Amino acid sequence: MSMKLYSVNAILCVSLVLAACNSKKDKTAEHTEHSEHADSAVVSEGTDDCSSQGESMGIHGDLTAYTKSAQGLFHVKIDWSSPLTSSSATNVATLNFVDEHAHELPVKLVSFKLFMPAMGHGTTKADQMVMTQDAIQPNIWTVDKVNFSMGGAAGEWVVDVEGSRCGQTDKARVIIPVEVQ
Ligand SMILES: [Cu+2]
Repeated sequence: MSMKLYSVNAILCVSLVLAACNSKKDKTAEHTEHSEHADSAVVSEGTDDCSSQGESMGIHGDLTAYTKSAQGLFHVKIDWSSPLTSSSATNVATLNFVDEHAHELPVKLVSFKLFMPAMGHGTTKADQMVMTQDAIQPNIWTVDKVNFSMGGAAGEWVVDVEGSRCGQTDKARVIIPVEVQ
């Protein structure tokens, strides 16, 4: 009985692997049909991007550290280098995009804007920032060379994060919960 179960599992595994191989083959074939590499890259990115939405099986994660975007397109969490210092473009932010189940969600980071609501100003040297998408985890972005034009107590600085996915764009205002020295 156990042998039989084992072989059924083995067959299932093999067919799953075959299915994965076949879909990969199809994709490769599609790509070679396009003469321009840029075209196929865009197509493949878009497909992966949108297909992962709706895969809500499995255990739902914890959203407490995340900020929901205005229209619910994504939830985002920002981890900061420590300590945060003003007047030097040396701060680093790591962004993590997830869906409403706290599952990884590939989102394109469109803009990352520091703002101080109480004083109504942004920051200087914003053009020096470098936004990089993780090559392996497309829901993770690093923003390097972040400059705060002035210090502030915990919660005084916020980031307006703009992200796009499947042709839709949404915004989230994320509070920086630590002091900027
Ligand atoms: Cu200020």
